[in-house]
Amino acid sequence: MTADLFADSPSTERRNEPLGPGAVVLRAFALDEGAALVDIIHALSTVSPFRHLVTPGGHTMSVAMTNCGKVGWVSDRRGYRYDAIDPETGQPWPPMPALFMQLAAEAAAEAGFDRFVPDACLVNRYVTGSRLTMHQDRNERRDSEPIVSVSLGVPAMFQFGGQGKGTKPLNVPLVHGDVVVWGGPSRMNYHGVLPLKASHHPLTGMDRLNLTFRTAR
Ligand code: MD6
Ligand code: FE
Repeated sequence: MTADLFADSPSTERRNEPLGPGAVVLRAFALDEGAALVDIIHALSTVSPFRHLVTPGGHTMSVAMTNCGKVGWVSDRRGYRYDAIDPETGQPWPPMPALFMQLAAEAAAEAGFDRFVPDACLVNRYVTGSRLTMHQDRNERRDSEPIVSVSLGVPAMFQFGGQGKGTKPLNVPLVHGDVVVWGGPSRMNYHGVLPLKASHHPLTGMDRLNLTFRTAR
């Protein structure tokens, strides 16, 4: 057998991969909690269902979204904003589960951001072909706080750009259990997700689920 120095390391191995100042991929950081997180997302979605939001420009997003926490991220013809009420149900979003809070705080600390207390968790569901065009996360009041993003289910290609729209993005493959933390000088960097390729994961079927934790207010 020949040792391959360039073989990808197994996706079950914890490892920190810097993406830039203040931005890091924590490989396999959420692997142990993965199954529990998927179960909780399913339960949350029975309270505040996944829905396809419309952008201010009138496009229906290919990614389905819901939220938990004190406030949730929503979009409609009037713009993007955080709201304490789910416009679909007229009720508050489901509270942030303790496991979510704990995982997000631990991941932020691992990336050098202490005492991260998210008040919003956006839950994204991708099916084959779903994509997220390059954007900045700029609806949060304080840019001193990082964003913590947890990938579950089928793999995706995350794109990490720079402060301006022009910078050629890094392509970062993300698999089940990977966590990206985003803050400091990289907090306003453009990023997106390429169209999801058809594949299967034992916990999610053909879907990719993503949690992004934010301090919105
Ligand atoms: C996603 N993520 O991975 C979408 N934003 O489904 C994001 O938009 C994102 O992963 C800020 C920081 C990390 C992210
Ligand atoms: Fe984002």
